[in-house]
Amino acid sequence: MKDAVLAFLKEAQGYGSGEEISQKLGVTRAAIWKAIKKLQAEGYEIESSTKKGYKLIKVPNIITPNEVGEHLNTDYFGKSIYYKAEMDSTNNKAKELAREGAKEGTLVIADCQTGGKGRLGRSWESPAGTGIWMSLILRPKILPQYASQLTLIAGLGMCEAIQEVTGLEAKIKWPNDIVVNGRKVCGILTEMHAEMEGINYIVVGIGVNVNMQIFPDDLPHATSLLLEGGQEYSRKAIIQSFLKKFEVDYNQYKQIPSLESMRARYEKQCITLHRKIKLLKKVEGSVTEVVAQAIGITNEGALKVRYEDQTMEEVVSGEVSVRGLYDYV
Ligand code: BT5
Repeated sequence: MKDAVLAFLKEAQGYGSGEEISQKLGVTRAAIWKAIKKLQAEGYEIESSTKKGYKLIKVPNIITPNEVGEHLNTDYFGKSIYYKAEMDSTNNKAKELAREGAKEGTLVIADCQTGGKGRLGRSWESPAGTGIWMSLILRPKILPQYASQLTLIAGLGMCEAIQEVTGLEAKIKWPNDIVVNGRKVCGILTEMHAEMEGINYIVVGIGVNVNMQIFPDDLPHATSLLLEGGQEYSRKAIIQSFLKKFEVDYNQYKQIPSLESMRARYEKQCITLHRKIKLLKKVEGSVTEVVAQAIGITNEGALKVRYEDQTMEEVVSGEVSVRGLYDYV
């Protein structure tokens, strides 16, 4: 009912009387009044006048299935959306839905996460109303060791989507961060479930700091698109642009599971390359730090580095963390 009333108001582009709407939708005027109240509670600004009826004044910056699904021009990414205002973690929910047989391309979105997760048991700050916290279910027929390549492909899509929607110079910090002006605006956590025969499902979880105004003191490297761009951005526009770009690349990847066809684009966006970096490796519980020059990305998604003694190595994500020599990037 609520969705039907909203669709009516969006189409009307002016006032729609209670009479008109109730005739069109075949329900009572009281039911319409209830739907209007629910929409207003979600943040839709709807003017009501006893004479003229209802008019949609402003659509809020929300990421409900209704808003994200509207004008979404993908084939299957995000065509089925599971949304809840609050979840512990969209990755956990997506894994649960995947186990129950959810289709490839199913998207899980939360407005707020109470237990948002980073890699290696770290936590992810996910307040309400300002960010994008979402997870996409994929079922590619690839070997489990290739799953981390999807983090890179998703990162490329999100980097390009942020650039397209905001005009900001977003860059990829290999393997799973997107940064703006050297600080982190997005992180990606890819999880999978595999059996002997291969991958059962992969969940690509993405967090984007869109409109946050402040961050806790213990996150000095975090920033938001609003803080960097000085204005509020549409969360749904970023999701829609990302889904479209990621779907195109993912379809290509399913045919030939290699990054070759997107490597040039990835390298163009990757801020880690062509600079001196510190590789933090965990060896037997303690972290060792090695300085290296980042040279390129392989078709498998590894980072090619040259150490100071001129030896080369292809570093695989998951085994190391990367930092700049003096800063986060
Ligand atoms: C990541 O981990 O960057 C992956 C983050 C993935 C979050 C998404 S949100 C939707 C989906 N559902 C989930 O539960 N997770 C995914 P990592 O590279 O380990 O970075 C984590 C570190 O980033 C933390 O230890 C903090 O230092 C920092 N951090 C935490 N919250 C942040 C935020 N909102 N913005 C920037 N940095 C943050």
